[in-house]
Amino acid sequence: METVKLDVQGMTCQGCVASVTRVLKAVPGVTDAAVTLQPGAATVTFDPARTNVAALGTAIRDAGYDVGA
Ligand SMILES: [Cu+2]
Repeated sequence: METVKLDVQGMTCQGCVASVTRVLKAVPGVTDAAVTLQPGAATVTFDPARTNVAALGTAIRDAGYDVGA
């Protein structure tokens, strides 16, 4: 397993946090996702054989948020 911390921009309330958590956990290979509003961040644990950081970023963007470096 690999853990990465992503900078997530555009979340304004706990509903956003719940949305980002849900889309991340829906990515095949993700085993855990902990999202915080302040600061906007997502700590994601995933199986590197099944997914990658780029796919996590795509899932977040598809949900309407932005991912920083
Ligand atoms: Cu919100």
